Amino acid sequence: MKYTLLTCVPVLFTQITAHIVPGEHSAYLNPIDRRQTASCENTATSRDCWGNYSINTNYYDVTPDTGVIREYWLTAVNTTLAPDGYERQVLTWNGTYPGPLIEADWGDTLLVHVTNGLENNGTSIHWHGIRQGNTSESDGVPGVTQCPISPGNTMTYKFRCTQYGHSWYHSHFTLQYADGLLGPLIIHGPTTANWDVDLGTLLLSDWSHTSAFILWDNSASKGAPPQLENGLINGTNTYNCTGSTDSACLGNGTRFETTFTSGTKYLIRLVNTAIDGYIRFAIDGHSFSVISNDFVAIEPYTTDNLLIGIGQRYEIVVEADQDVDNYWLRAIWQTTCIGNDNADNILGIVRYDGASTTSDPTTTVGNFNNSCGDELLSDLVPYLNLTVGAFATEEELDLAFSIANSLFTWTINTTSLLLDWADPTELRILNNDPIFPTDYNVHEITVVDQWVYWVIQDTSGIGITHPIHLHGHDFFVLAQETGSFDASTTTLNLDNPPRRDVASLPGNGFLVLAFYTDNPGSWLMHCHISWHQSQGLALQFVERESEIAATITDPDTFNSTCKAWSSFYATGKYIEDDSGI
Ligand SMILES: *[C@@H]1O[C@H](CO)[C@@H](O)[C@H](O)[C@H]1NC(C)=O
Ligand SMILES: *[C@@H]1O[C@H](CO)[C@@H](O)[C@H](O)[C@H]1NC(C)=O
Ligand SMILES: *[C@@H]1O[C@H](CO)[C@@H](O)[C@H](O)[C@H]1NC(C)=O
Ligand SMILES: *[C@@H]1O[C@H](CO)[C@@H](O)[C@H](O)[C@H]1NC(C)=O
Ligand SMILES: *[C@@H]1O[C@H](CO)[C@@H](O)[C@H](O)[C@H]1NC(C)=O
Ligand SMILES: *[C@@H]1O[C@H](CO)[C@@H](O)[C@H](O)[C@H]1NC(C)=O
Ligand SMILES: *[C@@H]1O[C@H](CO)[C@@H](O)[C@H](O)[C@H]1NC(C)=O
Ligand SMILES: *[C@@H]1O[C@H](CO)[C@@H](O)[C@H](O)[C@H]1NC(C)=O
Ligand SMILES: *[C@@H]1O[C@H](CO)[C@@H](O)[C@H](O)[C@H]1NC(C)=O
Ligand SMILES: *[C@@H]1O[C@H](CO)[C@@H](O)[C@H](O)[C@H]1NC(C)=O
Ligand SMILES: *[C@@H]1O[C@H](CO)[C@@H](O)[C@H](O)[C@H]1NC(C)=O
Ligand SMILES: *[C@@H]1O[C@H](CO)[C@@H](O)[C@H](O)[C@H]1NC(C)=O
Ligand SMILES: [Cu+2]
Repeated sequence: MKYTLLTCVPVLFTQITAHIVPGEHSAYLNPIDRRQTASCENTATSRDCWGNYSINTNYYDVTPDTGVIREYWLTAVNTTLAPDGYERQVLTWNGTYPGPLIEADWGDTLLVHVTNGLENNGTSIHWHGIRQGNTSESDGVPGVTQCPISPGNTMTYKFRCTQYGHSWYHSHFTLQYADGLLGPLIIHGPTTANWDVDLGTLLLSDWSHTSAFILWDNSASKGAPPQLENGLINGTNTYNCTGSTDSACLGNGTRFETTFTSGTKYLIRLVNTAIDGYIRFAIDGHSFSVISNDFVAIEPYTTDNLLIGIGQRYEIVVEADQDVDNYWLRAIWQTTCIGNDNADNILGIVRYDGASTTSDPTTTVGNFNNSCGDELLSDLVPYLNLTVGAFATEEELDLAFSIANSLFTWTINTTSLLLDWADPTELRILNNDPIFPTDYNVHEITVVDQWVYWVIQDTSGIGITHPIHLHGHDFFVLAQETGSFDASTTTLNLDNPPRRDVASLPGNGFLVLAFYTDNPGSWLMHCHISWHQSQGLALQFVERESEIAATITDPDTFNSTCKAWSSFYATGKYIEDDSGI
């Protein structure tokens, strides 16, 4: 269904003339542009400063040019670990879970050499949330922006850090990140609130005692695999092995712990790296300020609990302003949408200096909702005020669930994604063969530097909330409601709406997103629930196709990665049995 916004939302066009879109220097109403003033040092009392740049800089437009190249090497390693005391086979970056921290400053270039040290799988790395301006070849999606890296081979990813904040990196090769191939990423920059100590990233996830590949194989004809056994906080948690006869149940695991000094303000960078659901974060007895969502700084707001969807990030500032004591830090699994065997026991400990270093906290959980979705949109106000401009194109996408060939699949606009790893979208474009198979679920966007927007309506009738992630852009969340979208009654928020790279599509509801077509590339949009991804709930936007080939700096390497993959796959013992992502 197409509709005309002019008649439905007449106010829209007044706003368009009043504001200028990103990409132009006066794009937004910038109270103070510190680039015009003396250099300002980032200290505990001036976290909004960043040298000649600041929290006011329009980073879609201007990025510090540090000239610094940060070089890293990562290897995919197949090993065994017992993050919660239960030993299992895992796939890791460099042997640890989570993988090594990758860090850079705003404006640096990251150069990461990724080696596939696995025997039996391809691999890749997607740098979640990184916009990859004109560098889609480094987006890391097998079957879209590259062929999988074959065993023994290395591929180098190179991209500029034009945003700041934190995120995670993970394999995008089928279910691999569920088995451990992920790690944290920080791009240091200014923040909208002051803090004293940066505690770094805190990765919250669910955790299975069995490889996701095995769960998938066992359930392929029965829909989603069963709920997982546990969850982890920064790669660790406990599991009750007492009385267990399972020889893999080695011990009880350990809890994540951190220490607070009274009066200190801590920056904590949260990420939900789960495969299957929503997590509510809280520290008993403490309120905190939320200062960013995904890679976007927001006006700080105060809360005592924070709902995080898969792939979403929030930076928070917590002040150690309570009595010297020990407090539970909670990653509360939201069981109303999907269960977890250890839902109420995914806990860490905050120990104040001076409190017992051994006893468990005795604090109790607050009275929070058990629900899936996003934080209130009205709380997620980007600090950098951007207004969504005139729409060049609008499309409706239908999300549904179907059973095809005895396999459960998710469809978006009647198609389930199914990629051929050996023939990625961008290779076709390089080879001037841009006729895409239907299963690639390609939506071409030809307009240049224009607004496009998308209504995603859940018509499945099933009512599951899906965290929808887009590559290559921060999108603007114009509406997010249950029920049916109706162009004549749905209000679209165009005035500095929440801006991020993952937003929840409410069960039996809709999500309206807009983005600005300033980035040639083939960009995946998908649900970040791993099972749904494997079941094909994804599409790709081929944006400004005629310009994509010119952005690929090294077509020979692109080709040779593909050739090596094809030779490996011909002899490999495992075959593709899901969408590919
Ligand atoms: C900041 O800007 C001033 C004036 O343009 C320039 O002289 C100085 O080198 C800049 N400093 C940094 C660290 O870029
Ligand atoms: C990862 O492991 C490789 C060796 O396998 C090592 O050279 C590299 O420095 C490690 N990377 C990090 C970030 O620790
Ligand atoms: C990891 O090792 C196990 C046990 O040797 C093996 O069965 C599995 O195929 C390996 N996985 C990969 C991806 O190489
Ligand atoms: C990847 O390796 C795992 C074993 O670690 C195996 O179960 C799975 O089938 C493999 N998948 C592909 C597509 O190679
Ligand atoms: C891509 O490159 C073009 C030309 O240099 C530039 O105008 C545009 O802003 C770039 N896009 C992004 C997202 O960096
Ligand atoms: C979580 O672990 C990472 C290393 O993987 C570390 O850099 C970070 O500081 C830890 N987070 C917290 C809050 O302690
Ligand atoms: C662990 O399991 C054992 C055996 O089922 C049970 O007796 C014990 O109470 C459990 N411990 C905890 C801390 O839940
Ligand atoms: C696990 O904890 C129980 C009670 O909390 C304890 O009796 C048992 O020895 C622990 N097991 C291991 C392997 O540490
Ligand atoms: C809890 O959920 C209810 C019903 O969905 C909602 O109205 C309310 O705002 C939520 N409360 C918080 C604190 O999010
Ligand atoms: C999705 O399907 C609907 C209904 O068939 C169609 O109107 C719409 O244009 C399609 N959207 C896209 C992006 O292809
Ligand atoms: C964004 O800036 C415009 C122009 O100053 C202002 O009218 C609007 O209220 C601002 N929006 C928000 C959400 O702060
Ligand atoms: C890549 O390979 C294809 C087909 O094998 C070939 O047509 C194309 O010219 C190659 N491109 C480059 C840059 O080597
Ligand atoms: Cu989903």
